[in-house]
Amino acid sequence: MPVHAHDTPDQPGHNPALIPVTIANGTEPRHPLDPLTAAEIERAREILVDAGLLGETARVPMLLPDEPTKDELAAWVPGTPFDRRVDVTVMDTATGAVTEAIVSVTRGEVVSATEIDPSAAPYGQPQYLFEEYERAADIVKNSPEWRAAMTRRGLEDRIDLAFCSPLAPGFVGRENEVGRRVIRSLTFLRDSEDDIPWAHPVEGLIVHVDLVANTVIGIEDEEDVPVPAGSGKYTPDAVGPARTTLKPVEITQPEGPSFAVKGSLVEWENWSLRVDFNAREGLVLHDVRFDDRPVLTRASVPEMVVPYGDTSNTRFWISYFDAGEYLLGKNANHLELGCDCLGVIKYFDGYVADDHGHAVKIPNVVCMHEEDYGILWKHTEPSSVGAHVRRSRRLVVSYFSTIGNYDYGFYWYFYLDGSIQLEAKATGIVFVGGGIPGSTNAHAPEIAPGVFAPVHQHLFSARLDVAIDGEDNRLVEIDAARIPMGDANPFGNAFTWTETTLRTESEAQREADTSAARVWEVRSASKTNYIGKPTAYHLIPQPTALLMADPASSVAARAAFATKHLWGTAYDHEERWPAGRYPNAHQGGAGLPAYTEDDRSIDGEDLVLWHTFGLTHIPRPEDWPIMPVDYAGFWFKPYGFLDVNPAMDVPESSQAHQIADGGCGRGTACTCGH
Ligand SMILES: [Cu+2]
Repeated sequence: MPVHAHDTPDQPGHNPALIPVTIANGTEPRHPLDPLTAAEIERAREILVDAGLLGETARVPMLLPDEPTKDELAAWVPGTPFDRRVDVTVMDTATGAVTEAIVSVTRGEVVSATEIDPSAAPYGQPQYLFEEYERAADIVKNSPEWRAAMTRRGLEDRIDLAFCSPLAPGFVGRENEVGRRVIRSLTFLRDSEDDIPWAHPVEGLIVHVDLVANTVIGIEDEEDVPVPAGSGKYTPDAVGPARTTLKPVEITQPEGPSFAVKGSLVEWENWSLRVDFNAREGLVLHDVRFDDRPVLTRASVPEMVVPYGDTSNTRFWISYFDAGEYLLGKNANHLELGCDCLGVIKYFDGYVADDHGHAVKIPNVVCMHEEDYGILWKHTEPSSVGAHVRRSRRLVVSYFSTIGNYDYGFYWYFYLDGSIQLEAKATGIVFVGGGIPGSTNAHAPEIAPGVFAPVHQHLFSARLDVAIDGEDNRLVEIDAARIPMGDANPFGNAFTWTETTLRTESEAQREADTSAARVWEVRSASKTNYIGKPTAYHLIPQPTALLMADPASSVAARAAFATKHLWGTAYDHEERWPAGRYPNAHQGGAGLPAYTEDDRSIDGEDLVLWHTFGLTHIPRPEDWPIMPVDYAGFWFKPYGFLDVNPAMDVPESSQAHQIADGGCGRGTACTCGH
């Protein structure tokens, strides 16, 4: 949902982190993969205006870098100029017409401009503008239909403070909606300007708005249950005095961090990578290497879907695509020192386009720091060798995005042992409806009196352009396998493993299997390690349900990526979006189902993995009023990529200032090992 919880009805739908940029920020891109600068975004806008493609009523739903192709990148000589291009979706708000333009800011020209028709099947509307949330709320609040419904419910004196939350409509096939730019509005009450609206849903009141005609095209007003009155406030004035029992934890790095940053290039221990940020995917990593050997060419989480499992008219259509409909990057947070990240922090600013295509800055949008992560390796030999312990350290590169009531963090971790982990964090306010206190709803547990939180999922799609020792890779499914008792397993204890090479895009559509400890191995097709086996990494999924919706449902077609844990495709520069470029009001089939239609070979090719992971929420009282962070993700670990444990040379920790209360004596410095 696109509206920030603190917004008043007069100013919904903005990201408070966005700061207008009036002058070029002076930073020149130094590498073709550097993020867009403010000057480049402004220049792209000028070029479009000069070309007559961005007139008075035109807006910019999405502006992204048009990244260099792999051929361009390979041909580029460092220190020489390169062509910087911007990919802009322009929408005429007066007509709903959409143009996709590629603009070269280096050459000062429009490279291509293609009109697309969102009113024709398979449809698909560009991302919502922030101004549309405000417009939708105004249309609803000024409509006689909505005012009559509020009056019928005896809520006429709550109209001024009511909060009309505009939400992407899904695709439900109604004749007056198909092919149009529609938003649905649910109503929430507030006791005051600073009240949290999400706690006070007006159940069963749904208004459908056409954002081009700027009219209400339908209203449903069908239930009459009390609006939950309990507070959803979470600020200290509402929660009461903070506890005083927690003593401070100070993270100090007296000699500074162990990483080095040159522009977008980050080097930390054996790792190197480039940090990038755009309006849709948020954080993007390029050219991830260990010991200067390629591991990932590009990694991001370009899509996610939040489908609701509720049959009510209020919510059956809810299936938010937070990246493709709302833009995770445009809604990203300004991170704060000591709150979001601890230690010695390197922040990266981000630049995105506002509704008019002007550059806006999100300060400190990406946070990078090191974390102690417990034990890296340890052994105690009951002899003179004694105990040896090394502490684990990880490099954390992260950002957070707020999409309406929910907040998502995306944390990439790089470990000393060559492992990569991605962790998505979901927090914020669960989406609730109203009901009769004490009643039972098969699709929504009651989590506070009269507050019913529908079951839902958060399913993410990570896109991993893998490159294990180069682009020629091979995908192999590894299962632990039981052996029937008999000649091959005389004692019954034996088990083995199976290796199944997935050679085509259809073979590479797979589900995880915890009963077989299933992992997916990405092998170099040409490089071997010192025992003669292909160098490889394992994609290790975490147990997670796939899309719970029926395969015949609308959301199953629209979020087809979420029906498999793994998709493997042959690399194509254009194939970036798991649910297509415009999942909003799209009838389905875009993205991965379309990408894999030709069933290309992926055997020894430039391989891209798309991994679905996520959370299935049956909400609980403890998720109220703010849900503690829930985690989902995966690991990508070396498997024969390295000859031995690459972290044997990590020195013993000497945290001389650590104070022990046990064996070393209270107040005495304690050293590790021996
Ligand atoms: Cu949830």
